[in-house]
Amino acid sequence: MSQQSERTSYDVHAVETRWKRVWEDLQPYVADDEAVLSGQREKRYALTMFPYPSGDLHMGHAEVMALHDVIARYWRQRGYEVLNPMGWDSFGLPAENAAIRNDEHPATYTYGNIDTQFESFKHYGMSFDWTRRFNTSDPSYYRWTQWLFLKFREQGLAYRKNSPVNWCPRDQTVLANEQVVDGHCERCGAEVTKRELTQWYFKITDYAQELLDDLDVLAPTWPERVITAQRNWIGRSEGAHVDFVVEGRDEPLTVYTTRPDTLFGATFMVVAADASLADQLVTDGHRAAFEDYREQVRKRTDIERQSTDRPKTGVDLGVRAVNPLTGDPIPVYAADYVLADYGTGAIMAVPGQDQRDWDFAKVFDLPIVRTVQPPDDWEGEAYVGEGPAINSANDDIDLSGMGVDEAKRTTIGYLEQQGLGRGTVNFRLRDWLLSRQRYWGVPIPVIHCAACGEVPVPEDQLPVELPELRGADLKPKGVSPLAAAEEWVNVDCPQCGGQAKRDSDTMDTFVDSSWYMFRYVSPNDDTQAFDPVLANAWMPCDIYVGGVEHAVLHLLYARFFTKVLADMGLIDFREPFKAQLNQGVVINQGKKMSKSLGNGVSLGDQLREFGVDAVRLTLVFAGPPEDDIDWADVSPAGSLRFLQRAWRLAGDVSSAPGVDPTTGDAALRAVTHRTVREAEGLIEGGYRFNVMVARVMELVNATRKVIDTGAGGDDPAVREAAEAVAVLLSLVAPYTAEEMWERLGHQPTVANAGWPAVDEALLVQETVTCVVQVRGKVRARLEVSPEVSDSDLEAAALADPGVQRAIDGATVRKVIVRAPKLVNIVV
Ligand code: ANZ
Ligand code: ZN
Repeated sequence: MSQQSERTSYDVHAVETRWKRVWEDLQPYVADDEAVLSGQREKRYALTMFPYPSGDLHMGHAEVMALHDVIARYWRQRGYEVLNPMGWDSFGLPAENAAIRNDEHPATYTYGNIDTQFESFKHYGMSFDWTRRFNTSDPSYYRWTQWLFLKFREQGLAYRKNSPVNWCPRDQTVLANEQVVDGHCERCGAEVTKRELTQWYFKITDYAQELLDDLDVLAPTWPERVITAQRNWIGRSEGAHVDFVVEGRDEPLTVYTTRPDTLFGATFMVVAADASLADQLVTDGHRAAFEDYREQVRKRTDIERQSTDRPKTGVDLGVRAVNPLTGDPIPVYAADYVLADYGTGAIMAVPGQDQRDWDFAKVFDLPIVRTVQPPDDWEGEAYVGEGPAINSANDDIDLSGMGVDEAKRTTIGYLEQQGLGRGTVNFRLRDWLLSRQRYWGVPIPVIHCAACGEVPVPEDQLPVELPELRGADLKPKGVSPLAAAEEWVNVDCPQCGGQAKRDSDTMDTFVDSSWYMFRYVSPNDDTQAFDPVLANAWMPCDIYVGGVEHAVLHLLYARFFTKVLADMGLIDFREPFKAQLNQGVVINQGKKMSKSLGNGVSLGDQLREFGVDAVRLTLVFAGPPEDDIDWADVSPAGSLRFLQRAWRLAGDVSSAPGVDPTTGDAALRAVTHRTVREAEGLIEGGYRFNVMVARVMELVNATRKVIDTGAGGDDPAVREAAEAVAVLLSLVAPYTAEEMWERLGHQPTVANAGWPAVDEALLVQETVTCVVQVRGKVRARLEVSPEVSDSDLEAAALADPGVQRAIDGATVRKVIVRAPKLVNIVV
């Protein structure tokens, strides 16, 4: 035995210090563009969501990073050229609010945390290519965010409009629909209100259908809940636009309905109280009441407005419309349960088939006409189900007896032919509101000139840099702090040279993160946003690892950007992320970690106590990646004990590197080769890293047994097994794996050792012969696995044709199974 092997454990922290330095020297994770462009190696792009720099890394980061690195390191071992980049999503409210709290500049706070996190990532042993790192708050990055904004604007995909928007009273900024969760600000939790404002939008609705269709392509490799969330968010529905004549008005009142078949039952109409349409329709005698009502409505959130358990409210606008099928005059109301920014902001109300309309009709004493026959035992109010059409005929059209679908088609056909409406598709998806009234973001590169209007900042003047505003008050005031930065805001108009003002809003940080995966392919290019040749070579990303909380926001926006870039001819693919993996949450004692519960687990403390590898191994081994991990149920101490066990194997190997393994212990060799093959399947088929770790543990035990009771450390099969353990462990525990690799007499680094070659011949399981007797006579001999179960063996015996012939239809009284050697059938 070598001297080294007499040590029974390694010093975790000394090992970390040492290998960190070696990796710094060797730079084993730098992705080689040439290798991919030349076709020398196949590429894999492993992306994980980049962090906000608010504080140091925590247990949540530790989990997602450990999982992500398994994939990146696996691909590297398999011989792919791997792009595994990391940077920082460094603009945005968390940093700005924290900076205000701590009374310092957001840049100081942000870049300080980035330095801390950078060191932590390196300590955590992530296989990132640090030569590609960038921050979205660097002018060299956001210059291109601005450039992309201008390109979108040129195509009509970025525009300004005035409309009621979601307003967070605490953060004093507008929010995208996606950032409002159950009526509250996603960031700070304050109740969101509505405000009328002129804001910038991205026209994501132009891509609604494609964003929906391509989900079918992604479905096999994306988590189901993300696909479902996106489908619901896009919310496609099919229906019709129907034009209603309004007495005393030239313009028709057009509604969107998903139930054109119920048109005969439309006994009144409702317009969103806050839509300008309502303001146009209201007659003088009703104006005062209407304006009063509208004031109240403006204070309500969309959630409140649509909640079904609130009593219905509204005001009569004093005008009448005409039901195009019955010819009856019907009243027009303004109410809050109809939303201004969905469909046309107006509905035809069919109380017989729609419960909201039913409730409204009851409050205002309006007629209810059923147009679908409910079942005989129906005791409810509005009936939304299937049934034959009733009360639905006039001289030109008769829907009587038709089912819902046929009645819909027939009505749409009739409306189209009469010029009274048309079939249409509607989406719940709204355009993306991107401007924010806050400081720490990308300035919108537009200048407003009294004479020329909206003027884009010329490309050669990008970036429009954020003024430093040292010492300025960044507290939210409802207008961007930039508006007050006189020297910055006042500029000459690039078109006419006259006095003009810069747009003082900044972009939603989701703009920054919608294209960052492109920037990694050429992060230092100062001539373009990204190199299209490299983008086409490296992308789409082969895996995207991150939290499911981004199911609709970030992932939908990134998909939208990709489609626009494809339409601009810059790239030849239309989806950015081929596959996706969502990790679970790290909790403690059954609950989310929180300061108030005092159940927080500090990543720093865990790393100090058990070391990086033990923490990583614990997180990977805890269960399937998607499951939550309760830190109270896992054992980092146990993980460390296992790692030391694995490490001791390497010290006990006494054969020389390169020794021919074929003369070694055959049983151990079989276990080694089976483990490697199984690991491939477990990683590629469903990310079952925890099971892979369990198999490595078994391999370590099998190897230990041969060392202690078999031929000892000199057996070449022991070396083969220990080397396999080192490579497999390198995916999870890079420090321990490096130590093992070195002790096994190899040069660093194990990261590039290469995946162990599997000898197919060793995978063939040995078999034993099982004798099957019927009435005491041997009727068949079966080749079976030595581990076959009694029930499997019985089934195989009874299914054998020779056995069946011997039984010949007689009743089987008893089957005696002595696996794996004997089955005795008594008839
Ligand atoms: C008449 C009708 C009869 C309706 C019926 C439903 C059932 P989805 O599926 O979500 O697209 N609607 C249209 N615009 C609206 C708005 N701005 N605010 C609130 N509700 C609105 O829903 C479409 C249905 O929601 C439309 O079909 C309309 O009511 C209502 F038996 O028209 B329906
Ligand atoms: Zn001008």
